[in-house]
Amino acid sequence: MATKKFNKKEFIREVKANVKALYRKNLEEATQQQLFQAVSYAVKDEIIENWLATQEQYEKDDPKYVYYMSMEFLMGRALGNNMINLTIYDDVKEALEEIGLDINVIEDQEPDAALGNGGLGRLAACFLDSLATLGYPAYGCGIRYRYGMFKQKIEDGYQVEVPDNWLKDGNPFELRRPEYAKEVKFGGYVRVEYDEKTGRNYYKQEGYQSVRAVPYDFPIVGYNNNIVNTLRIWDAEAISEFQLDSFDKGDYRKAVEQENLARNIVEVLYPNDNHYAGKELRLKQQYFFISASVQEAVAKYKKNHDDIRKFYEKATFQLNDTHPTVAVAELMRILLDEEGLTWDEAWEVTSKTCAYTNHTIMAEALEKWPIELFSRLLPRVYQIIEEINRRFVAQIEAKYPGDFEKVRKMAIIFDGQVKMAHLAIAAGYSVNGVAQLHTEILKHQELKDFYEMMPEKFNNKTNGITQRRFLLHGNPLLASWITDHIGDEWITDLPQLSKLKVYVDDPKAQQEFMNIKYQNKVRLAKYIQEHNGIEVDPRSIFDVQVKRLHEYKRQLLNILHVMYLYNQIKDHPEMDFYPRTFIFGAKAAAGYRRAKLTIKLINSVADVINNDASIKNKLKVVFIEDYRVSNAEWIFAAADVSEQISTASKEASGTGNMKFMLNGAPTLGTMDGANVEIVEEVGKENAFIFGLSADEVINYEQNGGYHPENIFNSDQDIRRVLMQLINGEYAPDDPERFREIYDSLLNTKSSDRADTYFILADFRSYADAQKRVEEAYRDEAGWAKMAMLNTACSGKFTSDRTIQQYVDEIWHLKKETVKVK
Ligand code: 26V
Repeated sequence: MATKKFNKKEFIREVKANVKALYRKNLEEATQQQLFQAVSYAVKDEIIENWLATQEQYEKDDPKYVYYMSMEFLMGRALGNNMINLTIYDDVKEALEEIGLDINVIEDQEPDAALGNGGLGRLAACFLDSLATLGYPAYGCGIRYRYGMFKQKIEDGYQVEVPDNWLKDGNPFELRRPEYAKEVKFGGYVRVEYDEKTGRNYYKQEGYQSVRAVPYDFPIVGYNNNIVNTLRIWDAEAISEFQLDSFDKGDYRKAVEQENLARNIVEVLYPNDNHYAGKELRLKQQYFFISASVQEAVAKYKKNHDDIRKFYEKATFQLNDTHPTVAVAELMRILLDEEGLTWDEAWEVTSKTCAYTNHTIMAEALEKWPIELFSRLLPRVYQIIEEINRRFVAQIEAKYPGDFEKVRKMAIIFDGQVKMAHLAIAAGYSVNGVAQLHTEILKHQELKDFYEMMPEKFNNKTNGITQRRFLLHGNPLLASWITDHIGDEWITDLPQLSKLKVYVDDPKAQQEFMNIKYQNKVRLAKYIQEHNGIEVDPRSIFDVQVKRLHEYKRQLLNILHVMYLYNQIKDHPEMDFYPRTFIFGAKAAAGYRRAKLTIKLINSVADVINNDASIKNKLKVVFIEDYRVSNAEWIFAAADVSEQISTASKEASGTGNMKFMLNGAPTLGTMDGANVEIVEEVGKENAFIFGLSADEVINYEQNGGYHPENIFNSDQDIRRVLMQLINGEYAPDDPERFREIYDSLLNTKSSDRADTYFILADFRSYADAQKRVEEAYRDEAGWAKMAMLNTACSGKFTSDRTIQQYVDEIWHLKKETVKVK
């Protein structure tokens, strides 16, 4: 299956030619950014043939496609990944060296494509990588935001958001496809016309505004298999004068309005993760990319097929959370109004096409749109949802006669709101959670009524991650060490890592493994020195928590424990304490006050501790600015301890946990999300598990919470730490600064329940687990073995496995092969 041979001379010639053509410069005159562009265009050239060959092969085989519909694709950088998957990374590295260029510096010029918030968006990116690598026909469908996830600056310890103008230097890997542009309509009203001949009503949207959706294609390169799939993200343009309907021509006001609509729609990614705000623009974004994508999927099908009633044989839509759920109604609209199907025919197609993935049980993330807003913006789509609801409610009543509670809890439209999750479940043929525990909670708690009514729809697909980015690219030293020991098949068959188990007791292998970890720690220490100006000792334990900042993820528990350790060290300077570096990285949603205050707290604690010479560098605290995909790759490679400490039941899966494990960092965590399955794979003796179980948490919640004040009163170490939040210890200039955090833990007035996330309840057990970490780390051989076992047992967590399960159990796609010409 080998790809065509890399021609170094030719490649160098092309890089030089690109610099000339793009910038009229010689190599020596070009900036690093310009060199990055020139190299990227040369790499893109290597991709194009395969891209064409793949499309040609698909055209010939007429396969079924999955359309992965997602508001977010957190792709990170493309250049390095593309070189890896083309298997030309080392060749290019050599070629660039020959002309005096450093591949790392070149790669570092590329802005992250940060079209996503966190887990959900990064999962979509890993899935695209696995789909292409496994040879499945797929389109990613999304939005080409002008501004992605904000860049984070830390000023005076506070987060400051800076716009992410990621397209400012141009994007070498994208391809504009105006020939596939689509019109998307908003607002207006619906006119009904009765047609005597057919005896049917016809519905026409009139008086609307519209935008032109123009797709940009990104190549998704499969690993070493010639397959290149497509991520298609839509840009919005104003409908130009000559495309306006005749009666709109000369309507200046409308022209301006449509221009504004187009500009606003794709302007920026909502930087909110897990919190629904009901913003009109967000619904516009959703309908915008869904309407364009569904129109395109139908158009593509119709090119080669004439019976639209069999659409589902060639296409399936996977809805990444409820954000793209309007696809259900949009597909119905096209089938009814444009293709002329009857309701029953259209419903059969739609309900065999759409499948839904749930990514959170956090109530505040549930999308519920006010009817007023929804029907005003999408009048025809709303009518269709009303009819879907009417029929669904009738079904509920037929199954549970007289049980109005069931209707209240399950209706799609209720209490003046359109509930998108209910629509997705009622219409889809599959509903899946993202880890075993999460799916069980969905079935037996959050979506209990739906599960009881249609159990056959529910299934689990435990998340995964791509080892191509998070090991082969992010940790080249470990990758080649692994390949030296067990061959390179792990790159596309991760469970092969279990072959490493024979080495875990071998002192030489242990030493090599830990030496690689050490080198990665040196690399990260250098990054921290350059970006934070903090010196950290690579011999200390790197204890890392990187993820979005959220109360349920409990960065607060982590930093309170650091404060506790600091107190201990100060009280007992003679105490034997293994040096520790606590590393944080996290963005807070711009409007999430308590999360932002937690960042300030972390930085304030860091300031005090890092500047206290008396503790002799036993403790360091680092907050890495602007945590994102590109620096994540380095951070995972360098971690000794993986902090996965969410309140049990709250983290649907987590995927960072898998990236740490793959890179040999044991989990310090609760029995939540995929941690449960990590422990199942590696054994609980190779992880540090603590805290309440999901059942215990849910039990407390159903019985009105618990009493953190009892813990406060009885545990003086905890009390002391909490008092330090309000006595100015970490805020001498404003002792009240962290009052809100203190209150959130103890004061029922500040929220409906004190300590909603059970921080005090889990504190002791967390501190004990941390003690076990320290003891384990002192045993060098024991730790090496544990770290290696984590890598060796991480095979399950490849997104290749996840995608194969989606294919086998939900999508039913056939594998394609593409030969290079
Ligand atoms: C929700 C919302 C609500 C409206 C405003 C914008 C917005 C943006 C994103 C979300 C989705 C939140 C759900 C989410 O990200 N879930 C995460 O999904 C990961 C992949 O399945 C999983 O590993 C994490 O545990 C889960 O928190």
